[in-house]
Amino acid sequence: MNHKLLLGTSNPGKIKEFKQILQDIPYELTTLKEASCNIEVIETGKTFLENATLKATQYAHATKLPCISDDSGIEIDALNGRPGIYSARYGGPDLSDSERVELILEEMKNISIEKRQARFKAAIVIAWPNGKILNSEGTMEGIINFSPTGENGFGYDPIFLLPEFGKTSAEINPDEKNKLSHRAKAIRNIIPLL
Ligand code: ITT
Repeated sequence: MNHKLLLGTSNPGKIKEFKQILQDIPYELTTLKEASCNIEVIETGKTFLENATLKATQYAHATKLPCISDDSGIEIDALNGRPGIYSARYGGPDLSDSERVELILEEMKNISIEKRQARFKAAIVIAWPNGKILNSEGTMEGIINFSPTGENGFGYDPIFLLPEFGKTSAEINPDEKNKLSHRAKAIRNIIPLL
């Protein structure tokens, strides 16, 4: 029987992507819910890597399972790198993904197309209950569009335009996103080390 690997995230969009990107590894993937893990990890880190490490180590310790965690977000040049590590909570914890997208569009309404560069970043950490840790990072470059389009993905995907496709990361096929995303790159770098 395969060993278990815990997906250390409560974000359904990340769970879906993890399952697709990790589909060929010889591990049985399990979720926090399936492992009955309901501890709350407080993200006190100052970087994606620090926060991904907090999540993976605490979930691995709590469940006695190896755990893969992701901390990620979007950095927008015209907003001096915001929302960055605060992407999930930008504008306050009560906003929905689409309200956060609207907030960004409003803040950027006077910014011209040439100055709308942004990137998604992800830090991936795998932690084992015995203290072993692996980590990796990935980036995907794009441009903040002027309005949301597309139904795929999650979070800021509807306004993240990929110039090489002329489409947002919510419009491209999920298989495509999972080949070139920040998360896919970081995970692909770590898999050979497993
Ligand atoms: P976990 O901590 O449980 O994994 P979370 O959603 O709180 O879930 P983060 O703290 O890493 O995770 O926040 C990441 C946020 O960045 C996420 O909620 C999205 O708003 C945004 N984000 C990250 N990757 C993204 C992607 O591939 N597409 C769209 N938005 C993304």
